[in-house]
Amino acid sequence: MGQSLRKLFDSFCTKEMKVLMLGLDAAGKTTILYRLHIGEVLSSIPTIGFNVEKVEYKNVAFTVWDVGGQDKLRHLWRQYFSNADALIYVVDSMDRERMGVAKEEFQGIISDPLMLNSVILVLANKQDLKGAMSSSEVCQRLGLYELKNRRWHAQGACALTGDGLHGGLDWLASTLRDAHTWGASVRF
Ligand SMILES: Nc1nc2c(ncn2[C@@H]2O[C@H](COP(=O)(O)OP(=O)(O)OP(=O)(O)O)[C@@H](O)[C@H]2O)c(=O)[nH]1
Ligand SMILES: [Mg+2]
Repeated sequence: MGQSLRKLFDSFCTKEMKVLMLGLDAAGKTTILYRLHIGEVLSSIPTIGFNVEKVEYKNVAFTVWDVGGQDKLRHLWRQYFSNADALIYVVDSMDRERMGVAKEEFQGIISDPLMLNSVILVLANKQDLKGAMSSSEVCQRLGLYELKNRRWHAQGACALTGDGLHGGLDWLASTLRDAHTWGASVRF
């Protein structure tokens, strides 16, 4: 296929998807965003407000919104919900003490009427730390195994090395591409 035809073909294949990345403060959201966007770890300070970047992966253009997770900022999350195709929920897998809060916030997000059609990727981040919870423990503690009629996937990850991030995006890209191709809203 010639260059220009290939470009045209690619532009037809490229889907624009809104991805909302949420999670408690210090879970690693901003580190993940810049690891995906520029392939590097930038030293991050706690996010007040949001960061937004385009990440192109396997013919899917993700617009990733990373919203600050501090307690006092969480009431603002809802402002970002509308038209979100996917939620990436980031968990600090070492932070056992706050798993109750992480679950409460997670369940609040996914049961919001504006988020009922979003697919869910949980990143059990900080797997490099000794003693971190496994991704299945994180799933269990968030109540994912009891979820009905939702399409979700969980992935262990380390934002510092990038481990697991592409596995997570692979799932997201193929899930969203399927939903788009078939013109269906995703309800499972
Ligand atoms: N060991 C380890 N540290 C990580 C990992 N990911 C992020 N961190 C560190 O965790 C701290 C918080 O990371 P951020 O990306 O700023 O967290 P955040 O979720 O954006 O936090 P808020 O903006 O406050 O919501 C930083 O010191 C990161 O370097 C990881 O996979 N492993
Ligand atoms: Mg941040």
